Amino acid sequence: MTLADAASYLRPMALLPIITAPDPRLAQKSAPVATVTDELRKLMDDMLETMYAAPGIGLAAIQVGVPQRIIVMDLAREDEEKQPRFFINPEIVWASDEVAIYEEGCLSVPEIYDEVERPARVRVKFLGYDGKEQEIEADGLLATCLQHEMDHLNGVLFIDHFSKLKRDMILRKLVKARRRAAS
Ligand code: K1U
Ligand code: ZN
Repeated sequence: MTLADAASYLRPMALLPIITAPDPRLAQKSAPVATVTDELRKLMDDMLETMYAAPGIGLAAIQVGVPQRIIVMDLAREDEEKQPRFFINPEIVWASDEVAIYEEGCLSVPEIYDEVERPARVRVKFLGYDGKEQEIEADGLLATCLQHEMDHLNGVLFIDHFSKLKRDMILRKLVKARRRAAS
């Protein structure tokens, strides 16, 4: 271990600013991670801390301005022990024909919650925190959250599943709220 590695282990975790819509960075496609390094693990730790503080149950790297295919998630309830999950370069290898409708929210689209229809079950291949390949089959909130976060990696927001009329109304509301907050 180098001195720089040791220093990075001692560094306290950082809260990262979350980008909100409409911001063109949220529409960009994130690039695959080439190698899972300690620097990348540090970013995932900071993303997790940022997600817990928000609070939220998932976060994609592009939401903190990093266009790489990385997702952190924790679906544990407040009364349960933390269950952090890390997904690097996730790929859907199978999706069910059956669909499910969940009310979704997004830390990049504050205070908007609405229903989105998606495949009820998905099988996802990804690299974990240790850089090793894994595959899981997900249903319920895990399937919904995974698909929501994987949309972020492709520059898609949950409001992009709505009609243009509804999406534009939401975006206008967000711009107004941001102007009010800045004045
Ligand atoms: O911005 C994000 O991508 C995170 C988002 C994830 C998500 C939520 C619901 C359905 C699909 C994906 C959120 O975490 S929004 C906040 C939220 O859901 C929540 C916040 C506090 C406690 C419990 C849930
Ligand atoms: Zn989101």
